[in-house]
Amino acid sequence: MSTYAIGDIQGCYDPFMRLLETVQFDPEKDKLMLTGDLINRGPQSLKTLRFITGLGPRALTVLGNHDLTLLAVGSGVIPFKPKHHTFDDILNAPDCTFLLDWLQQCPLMHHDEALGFTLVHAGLHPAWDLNLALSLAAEVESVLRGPEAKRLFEHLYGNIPDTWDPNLTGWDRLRFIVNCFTRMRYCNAAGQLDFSTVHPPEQQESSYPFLPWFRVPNRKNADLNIIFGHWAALEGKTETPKVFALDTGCVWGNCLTALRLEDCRHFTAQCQPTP
Ligand SMILES: [Mn+2]
Repeated sequence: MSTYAIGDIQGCYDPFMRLLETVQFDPEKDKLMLTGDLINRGPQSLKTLRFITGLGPRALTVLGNHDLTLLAVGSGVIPFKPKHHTFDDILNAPDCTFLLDWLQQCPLMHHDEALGFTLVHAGLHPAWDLNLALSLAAEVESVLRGPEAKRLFEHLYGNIPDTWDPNLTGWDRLRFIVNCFTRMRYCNAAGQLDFSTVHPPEQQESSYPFLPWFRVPNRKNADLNIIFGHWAALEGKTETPKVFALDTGCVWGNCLTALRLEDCRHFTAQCQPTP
């Protein structure tokens, strides 16, 4: 039995299938841990989501920003924008309600104590240790699964507040938590996030005052083995022990990456099949 963590699939169903073939994934015995952003931008969101839901408990995913966008569109809070959204196949499917309900039950964070890995879409705020992060994720998850979910989507969007403060309350608190788990890239030692750039750290001006969240000094979750996606421009490199970046930009024409957790071996499938 093996457990494979896989980066952002974003509707790239064919490369996903080639990757599972490469690792000889056995749905009777093996497990998948997915970094989220299962859908959108790529060509086959519906097939991807149906396949993953069909794996039942053998696949576990955390929510990414694109997954939340699908839920917000599905709930009617934000409009479908053909320029940005390629998940109309899901919205028009007869099993749309089932698929969206399934997605809405997914967590923002998963900690596997036995394997010793923690899974998130974008990152863990440097000021959060494991227990705090789990409890903050649970705050959002209970709203997502309850009668206020639509109101959460109405209040979800925005970059403010941008600094962690345990005294945050209400929608501001939930928005900040969601932004950390699903959108964060850069942060500073004061716990402030910056959403203005997606470039990797080596391309930033030397005067740029933020660090990748995983390089902030005295990070409270540095003891964890963290698996994340979201940041394709990193090309899978963090140069930081115990921090595994798995979004290798399949949807941008690069490759999809799997990490076998038992031996930390990497596997990839190219976006285009090799001729
Ligand atoms: Mn993302």
